[in-house]
Amino acid sequence: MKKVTCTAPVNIAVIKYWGKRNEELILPINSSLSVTLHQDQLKTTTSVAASREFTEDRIWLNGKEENINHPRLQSCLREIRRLARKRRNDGGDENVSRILNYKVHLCSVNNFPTAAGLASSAAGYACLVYTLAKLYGVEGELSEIARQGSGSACRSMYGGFVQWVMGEKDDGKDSLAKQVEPESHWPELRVLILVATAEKKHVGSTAGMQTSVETSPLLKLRADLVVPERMEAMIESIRKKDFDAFGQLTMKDSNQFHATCLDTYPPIFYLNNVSQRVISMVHQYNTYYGQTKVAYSFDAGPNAVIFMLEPTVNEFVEVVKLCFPPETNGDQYLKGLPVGPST
Ligand code: 2P0
Repeated sequence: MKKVTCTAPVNIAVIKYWGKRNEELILPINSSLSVTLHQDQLKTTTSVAASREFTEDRIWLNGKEENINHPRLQSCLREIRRLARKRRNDGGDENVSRILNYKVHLCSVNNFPTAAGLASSAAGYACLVYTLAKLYGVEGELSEIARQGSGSACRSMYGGFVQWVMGEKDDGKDSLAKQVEPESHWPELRVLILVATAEKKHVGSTAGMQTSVETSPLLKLRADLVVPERMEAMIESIRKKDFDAFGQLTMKDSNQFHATCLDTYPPIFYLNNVSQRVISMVHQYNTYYGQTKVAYSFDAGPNAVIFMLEPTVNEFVEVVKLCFPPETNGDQYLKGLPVGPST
Protein backbone atom coordinates (compact mmCIF):
# COMPACT_ATOMS: atom_id res chain seq x y z
CA MET A 1 0.00 0.00 0.00
CA LYS A 2 1.13 3.55 -0.69
CA LYS A 3 -0.35 6.44 1.30
CA VAL A 4 0.05 10.22 0.93
CA THR A 5 -1.42 13.09 3.01
CA CYS A 6 -1.44 16.77 2.00
CA THR A 7 -3.19 19.99 3.03
CA ALA A 8 -4.49 22.90 0.96
CA PRO A 9 -5.74 26.27 2.23
CA VAL A 10 -8.83 28.19 1.14
CA ASN A 11 -8.52 31.28 -1.00
CA ILE A 12 -10.58 34.45 -0.82
CA ALA A 13 -11.36 36.16 -4.12
CA VAL A 14 -10.95 39.93 -4.25
CA ILE A 15 -11.96 39.98 -7.93
CA LYS A 16 -14.79 37.47 -8.01
CA TYR A 17 -15.41 34.56 -10.35
CA TRP A 18 -19.10 34.18 -11.14
CA GLY A 19 -20.26 32.57 -14.37
CA LYS A 20 -18.99 29.98 -16.82
CA ARG A 21 -18.73 29.99 -20.60
CA ASN A 22 -18.21 26.22 -20.59
CA GLU A 23 -19.90 24.16 -17.85
CA GLU A 24 -18.09 20.90 -18.44
CA LEU A 25 -14.54 22.21 -18.61
CA ILE A 26 -15.33 24.95 -16.04
CA LEU A 27 -14.17 27.92 -18.12
CA PRO A 28 -15.11 31.31 -16.61
CA ILE A 29 -16.59 34.41 -18.25
CA ASN A 30 -14.01 36.60 -16.50
CA SER A 31 -10.60 36.35 -14.88
CA SER A 32 -10.48 36.46 -11.07
CA LEU A 33 -7.90 37.13 -8.38
CA SER A 34 -7.60 35.81 -4.85
CA VAL A 35 -5.52 35.74 -1.70
CA THR A 36 -4.57 32.28 -0.45
CA LEU A 37 -4.75 31.96 3.33
CA HIS A 38 -2.00 30.46 5.43
CA GLN A 39 -1.96 26.66 5.28
CA ASP A 40 -2.26 26.45 9.07
CA GLN A 41 -5.64 28.19 9.07
CA LEU A 42 -8.78 27.27 7.06
CA LYS A 43 -7.71 24.20 5.18
CA THR A 44 -8.58 20.79 3.79
CA THR A 45 -6.49 17.74 4.65
CA THR A 46 -6.67 14.82 2.23
CA SER A 47 -5.17 11.37 2.49
CA VAL A 48 -5.07 8.94 -0.38
CA ALA A 49 -4.12 5.29 -0.20
CA ALA A 50 -3.57 2.95 -3.16
CA SER A 51 -3.60 -0.79 -2.54
CA ARG A 52 -4.01 -4.00 -4.48
CA GLU A 53 -6.49 -5.02 -1.74
CA PHE A 54 -8.96 -2.30 -2.79
CA THR A 55 -11.67 -3.43 -5.20
CA GLU A 56 -13.00 0.02 -6.14
CA ASP A 57 -12.18 3.74 -5.87
CA ARG A 58 -13.93 5.28 -2.83
CA ILE A 59 -14.09 8.68 -1.15
CA TRP A 60 -15.06 9.96 2.31
CA LEU A 61 -15.72 13.68 2.97
CA ASN A 62 -15.66 14.74 6.62
CA GLY A 63 -16.11 11.11 7.66
CA LYS A 64 -19.08 10.33 5.41
CA GLU A 65 -18.75 8.23 2.27
CA GLU A 66 -19.70 10.11 -0.91
CA ASN A 67 -20.33 8.98 -4.46
CA ILE A 68 -17.00 8.59 -6.26
CA ASN A 69 -18.84 8.71 -9.60
CA HIS A 70 -19.47 12.45 -9.29
CA PRO A 71 -18.44 13.73 -12.76
CA ARG A 72 -16.05 16.37 -11.38
CA LEU A 73 -14.28 13.85 -9.15
CA GLN A 74 -14.02 11.51 -12.11
CA SER A 75 -12.53 14.30 -14.28
CA CYS A 76 -9.79 14.96 -11.71
CA LEU A 77 -8.99 11.25 -11.21
CA ARG A 78 -8.98 10.60 -14.96
CA GLU A 79 -6.73 13.59 -15.78
CA ILE A 80 -4.17 12.84 -13.05
CA ARG A 81 -4.02 9.18 -14.04
CA ARG A 82 -3.61 10.20 -17.69
CA LEU A 83 -0.58 12.35 -16.74
CA ALA A 84 0.81 9.51 -14.60
CA ARG A 85 0.48 7.07 -17.51
CA LYS A 86 2.19 9.54 -19.82
CA ARG A 87 5.05 9.93 -17.33
CA ARG A 88 5.38 6.15 -17.02
CA ASN A 89 5.41 5.74 -20.80
CA ASP A 90 8.10 8.44 -21.04
CA GLY A 91 10.32 6.22 -18.91
CA GLY A 92 9.31 7.43 -15.44
CA ASP A 93 9.21 5.60 -12.11
CA GLU A 94 8.52 1.83 -12.27
CA ASN A 95 6.50 1.98 -9.03
CA VAL A 96 3.98 4.28 -10.70
CA SER A 97 3.10 1.45 -13.09
CA ARG A 98 2.15 -0.77 -10.18
CA ILE A 99 0.15 1.88 -8.32
CA LEU A 100 -1.71 2.80 -11.51
CA ASN A 101 -3.23 -0.68 -11.46
CA TYR A 102 -4.52 -0.21 -7.92
CA LYS A 103 -7.77 1.40 -6.79
CA VAL A 104 -7.59 4.37 -4.40
CA HIS A 105 -9.35 5.32 -1.17
CA LEU A 106 -9.58 9.08 -0.56
CA CYS A 107 -10.34 10.74 2.76
CA SER A 108 -10.84 14.50 3.00
CA VAL A 109 -11.63 16.69 6.03
CA ASN A 110 -12.16 20.43 6.39
CA ASN A 111 -11.33 22.25 9.62
CA PHE A 112 -14.12 24.78 8.93
CA PRO A 113 -17.84 24.66 7.97
CA THR A 114 -18.32 22.95 4.59
CA ALA A 115 -20.44 24.67 1.91
CA ALA A 116 -21.11 27.75 4.08
CA GLY A 117 -19.59 30.14 1.54
CA LEU A 118 -16.07 29.72 2.93
CA ALA A 119 -14.54 28.32 -0.25
CA SER A 120 -14.61 24.69 0.89
CA SER A 121 -14.74 23.32 -2.65
CA ALA A 122 -11.67 25.41 -3.56
CA ALA A 123 -9.49 23.92 -0.83
CA GLY A 124 -11.12 20.51 -1.32
CA TYR A 125 -10.41 20.02 -5.01
CA ALA A 126 -7.00 21.72 -4.84
CA CYS A 127 -6.05 19.26 -2.11
CA LEU A 128 -7.50 16.26 -3.94
CA VAL A 129 -5.57 17.02 -7.13
CA TYR A 130 -2.33 17.80 -5.32
CA THR A 131 -2.52 14.66 -3.16
CA LEU A 132 -3.23 12.41 -6.15
CA ALA A 133 -0.37 14.05 -8.04
CA LYS A 134 1.98 13.25 -5.16
CA LEU A 135 0.73 9.65 -5.07
CA TYR A 136 1.49 9.14 -8.75
CA GLY A 137 4.61 11.33 -8.82
CA VAL A 138 3.03 13.77 -11.27
CA GLU A 139 4.55 17.26 -11.39
CA GLY A 140 4.05 20.49 -13.29
CA GLU A 141 0.98 22.56 -14.09
CA LEU A 142 -1.90 21.11 -12.08
CA SER A 143 -4.22 24.13 -11.86
CA GLU A 144 -5.89 23.08 -15.13
CA ILE A 145 -6.96 19.83 -13.46
CA ALA A 146 -7.99 21.44 -10.16
CA ARG A 147 -10.14 23.86 -12.20
CA GLN A 148 -12.11 20.91 -13.56
CA GLY A 149 -13.01 19.96 -9.98
CA SER A 150 -14.16 23.43 -8.98
CA GLY A 151 -13.31 26.70 -10.71
CA SER A 152 -12.02 28.49 -7.63
CA ALA A 153 -9.86 25.46 -6.72
CA CYS A 154 -7.29 26.31 -9.39
CA ARG A 155 -6.35 29.42 -7.38
CA SER A 156 -5.64 27.38 -4.21
CA MET A 157 -2.82 25.56 -6.04
CA TYR A 158 -0.58 28.57 -5.32
CA GLY A 159 0.12 30.65 -2.24
CA GLY A 160 0.05 34.43 -2.00
CA PHE A 161 -1.83 36.47 -4.59
CA VAL A 162 -3.16 34.37 -7.43
CA GLN A 163 -4.88 35.22 -10.68
CA TRP A 164 -7.06 32.75 -12.56
CA VAL A 165 -6.55 33.87 -16.14
CA MET A 166 -9.80 33.14 -17.98
CA GLY A 167 -8.03 32.15 -21.22
CA GLU A 168 -9.42 32.22 -24.74
CA LYS A 169 -9.12 28.66 -26.04
CA ASP A 170 -12.13 26.38 -26.26
CA ASP A 171 -10.22 23.44 -24.75
CA GLY A 172 -9.31 25.39 -21.58
CA LYS A 173 -5.57 24.82 -21.94
CA ASP A 174 -4.92 28.50 -21.26
CA SER A 175 -7.45 28.87 -18.42
CA LEU A 176 -4.92 28.55 -15.61
CA ALA A 177 -3.91 29.99 -12.26
CA LYS A 178 -0.74 32.02 -11.98
CA GLN A 179 0.91 33.60 -8.98
CA VAL A 180 0.90 37.41 -9.11
CA GLU A 181 2.99 37.83 -5.95
CA PRO A 182 4.24 35.22 -3.48
CA GLU A 183 2.99 34.84 0.13
CA SER A 184 6.06 36.70 1.41
CA HIS A 185 5.15 39.83 -0.56
CA TRP A 186 2.79 41.57 1.89
CA PRO A 187 3.44 40.11 5.36
CA GLU A 188 1.41 42.79 7.19
CA LEU A 189 -1.83 41.78 5.44
CA ARG A 190 -4.35 40.01 7.69
CA VAL A 191 -7.84 38.63 7.28
CA LEU A 192 -10.51 38.36 9.92
CA ILE A 193 -13.38 35.96 9.27
CA LEU A 194 -16.71 36.81 10.85
CA VAL A 195 -18.95 33.77 10.75
CA ALA A 196 -22.56 34.95 10.66
CA THR A 197 -23.79 31.39 10.16
CA ALA A 198 -22.17 28.02 9.57
CA GLU A 199 -25.32 26.74 7.84
CA LYS A 200 -25.10 25.25 4.37
CA LYS A 201 -25.96 27.86 1.73
CA HIS A 202 -29.41 27.71 0.11
CA VAL A 203 -28.28 28.25 -3.47
CA GLY A 204 -25.04 26.49 -4.40
CA SER A 205 -22.47 28.45 -6.40
CA THR A 206 -22.62 26.18 -9.45
CA ALA A 207 -26.40 26.47 -9.86
CA GLY A 208 -26.44 30.13 -8.80
CA MET A 209 -23.90 31.28 -11.35
CA GLN A 210 -25.64 29.28 -14.07
CA THR A 211 -28.89 31.18 -13.45
CA SER A 212 -26.95 34.46 -13.32
CA VAL A 213 -25.34 33.78 -16.72
CA GLU A 214 -28.77 33.00 -18.18
CA THR A 215 -30.65 35.97 -16.73
CA SER A 216 -28.42 38.83 -15.51
CA PRO A 217 -27.51 41.53 -18.04
CA LEU A 218 -25.40 43.17 -15.31
CA LEU A 219 -23.17 40.07 -15.09
CA LYS A 220 -22.28 40.33 -18.77
CA LEU A 221 -21.50 44.03 -18.46
CA ARG A 222 -19.36 43.29 -15.42
CA ALA A 223 -17.37 40.58 -17.21
CA ASP A 224 -16.87 42.61 -20.40
CA LEU A 225 -16.46 46.14 -19.13
CA VAL A 226 -15.59 46.20 -15.42
CA VAL A 227 -13.35 43.26 -14.58
CA PRO A 228 -10.54 43.77 -17.16
CA GLU A 229 -9.79 47.32 -15.98
CA ARG A 230 -10.36 46.48 -12.31
CA MET A 231 -7.99 43.53 -12.58
CA GLU A 232 -5.18 45.82 -13.74
CA ALA A 233 -5.83 48.23 -10.87
CA MET A 234 -6.01 45.38 -8.34
CA ILE A 235 -2.69 43.89 -9.46
CA GLU A 236 -1.08 47.34 -9.25
CA SER A 237 -2.45 47.90 -5.72
CA ILE A 238 -1.00 44.54 -4.62
CA ARG A 239 2.38 45.18 -6.24
CA LYS A 240 2.58 48.60 -4.53
CA LYS A 241 1.10 47.25 -1.27
CA ASP A 242 -1.38 50.14 -1.44
CA PHE A 243 -4.00 49.04 1.09
CA ASP A 244 -6.30 51.98 0.44
CA ALA A 245 -6.66 51.05 -3.24
CA PHE A 246 -6.69 47.30 -2.53
CA GLY A 247 -9.44 47.67 0.08
CA GLN A 248 -11.66 49.89 -2.04
CA LEU A 249 -11.39 47.62 -5.08
CA THR A 250 -12.09 44.57 -2.91
CA MET A 251 -15.26 46.07 -1.43
CA LYS A 252 -16.50 47.36 -4.78
CA ASP A 253 -15.99 43.99 -6.40
CA SER A 254 -17.77 42.14 -3.60
CA ASN A 255 -20.66 44.61 -3.85
CA GLN A 256 -20.88 44.21 -7.60
CA PHE A 257 -20.88 40.42 -7.34
CA HIS A 258 -23.84 40.61 -4.92
CA ALA A 259 -25.52 43.14 -7.22
CA THR A 260 -25.35 40.56 -10.02
CA CYS A 261 -26.95 38.06 -7.64
CA LEU A 262 -29.80 40.50 -7.07
CA ASP A 263 -29.97 41.09 -10.84
CA THR A 264 -30.36 37.33 -11.36
CA TYR A 265 -33.93 36.17 -11.95
CA PRO A 266 -35.23 34.86 -9.60
CA PRO A 267 -32.81 36.84 -7.40
CA ILE A 268 -30.22 35.19 -5.17
CA PHE A 269 -29.61 36.61 -1.67
CA TYR A 270 -26.38 35.56 -0.03
CA LEU A 271 -26.06 38.53 2.34
CA ASN A 272 -28.26 38.74 5.44
CA ASN A 273 -28.91 41.46 8.02
CA VAL A 274 -25.72 40.56 9.92
CA SER A 275 -23.73 41.01 6.68
CA GLN A 276 -25.34 44.41 6.17
CA ARG A 277 -24.43 45.47 9.70
CA VAL A 278 -20.83 44.36 9.08
CA ILE A 279 -20.76 46.47 5.89
CA SER A 280 -22.00 49.54 7.82
CA MET A 281 -19.51 48.95 10.62
CA VAL A 282 -16.60 48.80 8.15
CA HIS A 283 -17.63 51.99 6.36
CA GLN A 284 -18.14 53.83 9.67
CA TYR A 285 -14.70 52.73 10.85
CA ASN A 286 -13.06 53.89 7.62
CA THR A 287 -14.97 57.19 7.70
CA TYR A 288 -13.73 57.82 11.25
CA TYR A 289 -10.12 57.46 10.07
CA GLY A 290 -10.70 59.17 6.72
CA GLN A 291 -9.03 56.29 4.89
CA THR A 292 -9.62 52.65 4.02
CA LYS A 293 -8.25 50.79 7.04
CA VAL A 294 -10.46 47.70 6.69
CA ALA A 295 -12.24 46.09 3.73
CA TYR A 296 -14.97 43.45 3.58
CA SER A 297 -15.59 40.75 1.04
CA PHE A 298 -18.50 38.28 0.91
CA ASP A 299 -18.72 35.13 -1.18
CA ALA A 300 -21.75 32.89 -1.74
CA GLY A 301 -22.90 33.24 1.87
CA PRO A 302 -23.38 35.83 4.65
CA ASN A 303 -19.98 35.30 6.34
CA ALA A 304 -17.63 38.27 6.10
CA VAL A 305 -13.95 38.24 5.29
CA ILE A 306 -12.31 41.45 6.47
CA PHE A 307 -8.92 42.48 5.15
CA MET A 308 -6.68 44.83 7.13
CA LEU A 309 -3.04 45.49 8.00
CA GLU A 310 -1.59 44.02 11.17
CA PRO A 311 -1.57 47.21 13.30
CA THR A 312 -5.35 47.54 12.83
CA VAL A 313 -6.27 44.03 14.04
CA ASN A 314 -6.56 44.54 17.82
CA GLU A 315 -8.56 47.72 17.64
CA PHE A 316 -10.89 46.44 14.95
CA VAL A 317 -11.57 43.20 16.85
CA GLU A 318 -12.63 45.37 19.83
CA VAL A 319 -14.97 47.32 17.55
CA VAL A 320 -16.50 44.05 16.30
CA LYS A 321 -17.01 42.85 19.87
CA LEU A 322 -18.75 46.12 20.74
CA CYS A 323 -21.01 45.99 17.67
CA PHE A 324 -21.74 42.26 18.02
CA PRO A 325 -21.74 41.45 21.74
CA PRO A 326 -21.58 37.69 22.35
CA GLU A 327 -24.84 37.54 24.34
CA THR A 328 -26.90 38.71 21.36
CA ASN A 329 -24.95 36.88 18.66
CA GLY A 330 -23.99 33.61 20.25
CA ASP A 331 -23.31 31.78 17.00
CA GLN A 332 -20.52 34.06 15.86
CA TYR A 333 -16.86 33.64 16.34
CA LEU A 334 -13.78 35.37 15.12
CA LYS A 335 -10.57 34.21 13.61
CA GLY A 336 -7.58 36.47 12.92
CA LEU A 337 -5.72 34.71 10.16
CA PRO A 338 -2.38 35.53 8.60
CA VAL A 339 -2.02 35.27 4.83
CA GLY A 340 0.54 32.69 3.91
CA PRO A 341 1.91 30.01 1.67
CA SER A 342 0.10 27.13 0.04
CA THR A 343 1.58 23.65 0.03
C1 2P0 B 1 -14.84 33.19 -6.12
N1 2P0 B 1 -17.05 32.08 -5.76
O1 2P0 B 1 -14.23 33.80 -7.01
C2 2P0 B 1 -16.37 33.24 -6.21
C3 2P0 B 1 -16.97 34.37 -5.43
C4 2P0 B 1 -18.17 32.38 -4.92
C5 2P0 B 1 -18.28 33.86 -4.94
O2 2P0 B 1 -15.75 30.68 -6.87
O3 2P0 B 1 -19.07 25.66 -10.11
O4 2P0 B 1 -17.41 26.77 -5.99
O5 2P0 B 1 -17.28 24.68 -8.67
O6 2P0 B 1 -16.69 26.32 -10.45
O7 2P0 B 1 -15.64 27.52 -7.62
C6 2P0 B 1 -17.63 29.74 -5.99
O8 2P0 B 1 -17.64 28.97 -7.14
O9 2P0 B 1 -17.97 27.03 -8.43
C7 2P0 B 1 -16.76 30.85 -6.23
P1 2P0 B 1 -17.73 25.87 -9.47
P2 2P0 B 1 -17.06 27.49 -7.23
O10 2P0 B 1 -14.28 32.61 -5.17
